[in-house]
Amino acid sequence: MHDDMLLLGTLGPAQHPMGPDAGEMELHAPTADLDGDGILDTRTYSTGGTLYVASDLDEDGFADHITAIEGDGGYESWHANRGADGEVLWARTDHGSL
Ligand SMILES: [Ca+2]
Repeated sequence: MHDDMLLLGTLGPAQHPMGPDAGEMELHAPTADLDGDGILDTRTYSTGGTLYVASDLDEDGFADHITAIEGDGGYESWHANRGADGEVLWARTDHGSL
């Protein structure tokens, strides 16, 4: 899907896009309001058997938090942090099996 490619950038579906150097990921047309402030901030994507839940909680158009859920129930959660020179570095905040 086109929307999947907006999130996943140039990586193919066989490559897991998350990692410290994954870079900024645009989040278009969110469909859910996770923090209850009345502003849509989250949507889901799926590709290659993985479901991604991506949230843009500071409303700058880029995902701040992504959880990837694999077909076997394994999951990883990642949070975007901005470094001193402005680059985005992702930190894994949780992982395990559902
Ligand atoms: Ca954001």
